[in-house]
Amino acid sequence: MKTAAQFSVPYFQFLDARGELAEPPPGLALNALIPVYRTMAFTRAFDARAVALQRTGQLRTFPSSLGEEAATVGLASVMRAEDVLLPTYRETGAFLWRGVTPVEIFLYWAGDERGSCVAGPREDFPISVPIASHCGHATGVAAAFQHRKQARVAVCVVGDGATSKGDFYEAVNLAGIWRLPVVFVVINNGWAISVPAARQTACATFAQKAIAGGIPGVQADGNDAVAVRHVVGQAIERARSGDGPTVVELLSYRLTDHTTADDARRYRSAEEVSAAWAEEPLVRLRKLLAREGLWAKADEEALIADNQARLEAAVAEYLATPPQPLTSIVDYLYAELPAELVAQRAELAAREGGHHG
Ligand SMILES: Cc1ncc(C[n+]2csc(CCOP(=O)(O)OP(=O)(O)O)c2C)c(N)n1
Ligand SMILES: [Mg+2]
Repeated sequence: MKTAAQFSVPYFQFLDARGELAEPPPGLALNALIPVYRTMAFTRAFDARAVALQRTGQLRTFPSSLGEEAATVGLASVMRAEDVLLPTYRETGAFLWRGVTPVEIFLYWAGDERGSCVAGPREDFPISVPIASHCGHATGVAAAFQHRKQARVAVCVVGDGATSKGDFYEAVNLAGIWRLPVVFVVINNGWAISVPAARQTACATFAQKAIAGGIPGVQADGNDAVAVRHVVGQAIERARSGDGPTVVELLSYRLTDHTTADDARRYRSAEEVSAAWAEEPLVRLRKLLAREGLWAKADEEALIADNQARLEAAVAEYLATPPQPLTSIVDYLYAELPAELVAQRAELAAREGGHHG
């Protein structure tokens, strides 16, 4: 017997849970981690404020990214402005890094269409709530970049659960055949609502789902901002230089409920969650920066105060934003409205008039 083919999935961790940087990646610029830390901390503060708004009836729903800040901010921090992000709903840290404003994010979770029409990264895709449906869009975006000979990369983020969808496999397969400039980032946060990652796949890793597409799969500690930036950065630059796609799996943990409509205590133990807290990403990065003399107590205090002020200003602006007209429900679906929606739109407009009149 001969071996027809052999594969392996590399794993990267540089910064461990205690904040020790064993062997840094070549060329690591520690200074570059300061803005990453700042955005991670703001993301966490934003998250707590968004949940509080929802709990007091001032936001419709919210999917927390508590514990996933190194993954979301880290992946965005190694993209170029002209690259395109195709996100799910849990990448608040990436949105903030890319220049989506807190007010726009609040509006989105209030069900306001203006939350999908952001002023900053205009070509980034809106949040995909349908699981994995944006994987095919990512290959389309990447094919457009390739066709136009643009040195741009599509970055498609999915969860562990999303990798069970046909959309994901189809996109990975096509990306491999066409050597598309796309990176699929799988944030494995341990759970897909109440389904644990161990029941999502029989594979040892989600990264190895790349192999059937003929492309590399790599895994990293997604709570280590240094590793996230290293593996996603390498995959993006590989794609940019014409060497094709990669699947990157980032190991993290969803430290709270799936969304504000969930109660995670019903399907997982308190022990599991408290063990995961010991691995969370923010403290270990702060420890590293403090040890390197790049972050002092006064910096932390100033950051907390800045974050609170920025958030309260955003909340005030969000709450003062007048709602859109009822017709916005149908206005952004089609370039030209089908006849039945024309009728419904007229009804909505009449109701709106009645409401105000
Ligand atoms: C096509 C589709 N099927 C089902 C759902 C319902 N749903 C919402 S989130 C979710 C789990 C997703 O898990 P994962 O991909 O791991 O992402 P996470 O929420 O953990 O970030 C499901 C099944 C959906 N939104 N879209
Ligand atoms: Mg998940």
